[in-house]
Parts: sequence; C-alpha cells; structure tokens
Amino acid sequence: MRIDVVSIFPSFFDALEVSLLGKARAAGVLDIRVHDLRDWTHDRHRTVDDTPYGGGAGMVMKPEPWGEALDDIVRDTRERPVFVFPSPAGEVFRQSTARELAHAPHLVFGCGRYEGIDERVFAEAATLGEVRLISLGDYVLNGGEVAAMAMIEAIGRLIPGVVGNPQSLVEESHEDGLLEYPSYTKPAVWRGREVPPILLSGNHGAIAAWRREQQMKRTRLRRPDLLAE
Ligand code: 6GU
Repeated sequence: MRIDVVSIFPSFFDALEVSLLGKARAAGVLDIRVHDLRDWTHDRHRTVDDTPYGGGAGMVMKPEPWGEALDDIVRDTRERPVFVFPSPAGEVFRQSTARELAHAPHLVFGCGRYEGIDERVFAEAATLGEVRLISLGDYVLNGGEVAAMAMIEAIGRLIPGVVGNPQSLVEESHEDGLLEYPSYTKPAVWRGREVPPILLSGNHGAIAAWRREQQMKRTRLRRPDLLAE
C-alpha cells in the first residue's frame, strides 16, 4: 500500500519510522511518503494561509499549494487514490472505516491546520479520486496531523505482513463489536493479587466462555452504546 501525507509539520510523522509500521516500511510492505505543503508555495514567506472571506476568527489554508501538491502526487499513479482529510467536521473514524481504507491501494492524507482548508480543495480532489473527511471523535485537535497518525496506524496494521501474527488482529477490542477481555501473565500472584483461577485450569472451553462473559460485562459497563448497535 502507498500512503502520501501532506502537512506543514512533516516531522509529526517521524514516529512512523519506529515499531511495527517502521519495520513494514523498511521491508517495503508500506510505501509512506511525507511531504511539506510549503514545497508547493512560490512566495518568499512560503505562505499557506490567508484570512477568511466573510470574516471571522483564524486563518484558512489557501487552495493553490494544495492543488499543486495533489496534482504532483497523483501524477505518477495509475489508480485513483482515496483522499482522507482529517477534520472534526467529518464522519467518525471506526474500526470498520480502517477496514475499508485498508483495501485502498493508495491513500493520500491532507492535514489541515488553522480553521481548515478552502472548501474548493475538496471538490478539486474529488476529480482525482474519492474524498473522505474523517474525524477521530467529538473533541478538537489543533490540526489533522495527530488524527492522521492514528488513522495510519489503525489502517496500516490491517495490511497483511505488518502485524506478525494475524490472529492478534481478530482477538482485540472492536473487531467483534465488543471490548477485549482482561489479560494476565506471570506471576500467578502479584502483590497478593491472584490471576483468575479459571485461566490456570487448562480447560479451554471454560476459559473461552469466561472470556466471552468478561467481554459482555465490560462492554455493558463501559460502552453500552456498542451493544445497542
Ligand atoms: Cl480529524 N482534526 C481535528 N483538527 N480535530 C479533531 C479531529 C480531526 N478529530 C477529532 N478532533
């Protein structure tokens, strides 16, 4: 999978060089290219923003650098990419969103700052591929970078060969619509706290039933909204 990222703070994405995603990149499973939006400016100050038409607080990202950046990125590709613009005004990102996007051969993340990107950029991107505005949830970040990082990690780990043991992908929170069961490791007693004895019983059927029950209990307690769905 190829992923392009456009941002005025490319160093936010340095962390993509570590851990599982870093290994997948080094192995050529993930082709991640991070770009500085200012490389597509032409003035001495490398200006990417301007005041909003109609007035109001804050600044809006100018369309011209975005237009040139997106044109350059699609120039050497055959398939139409999916453009993801992280935005608190977008649809909410879920595990199902990650699964959908993991099938795309080419993703382009456009990270906005300030009050957002000139709306015409989204219409322009829609002539080059599919456009999705996606939010991490109902709270406000300073820009799309941290949101894009979260999405790239959630999507990237679903790509075959990124996570070593594919079974670890199915046995986790949200994959089956429930929260994950509690986990324990050695020692069996730590600071007077025992591991639930059933996990030491060797009875695999009973362990599976206990884990399922724990998943249901936690989900009812912490995320009743998931059971309503
Ligand atoms: Cl995707 N962007 C910003 N700026 N804030 C957010 C968000 C995205 N998701 C939640 N809050």
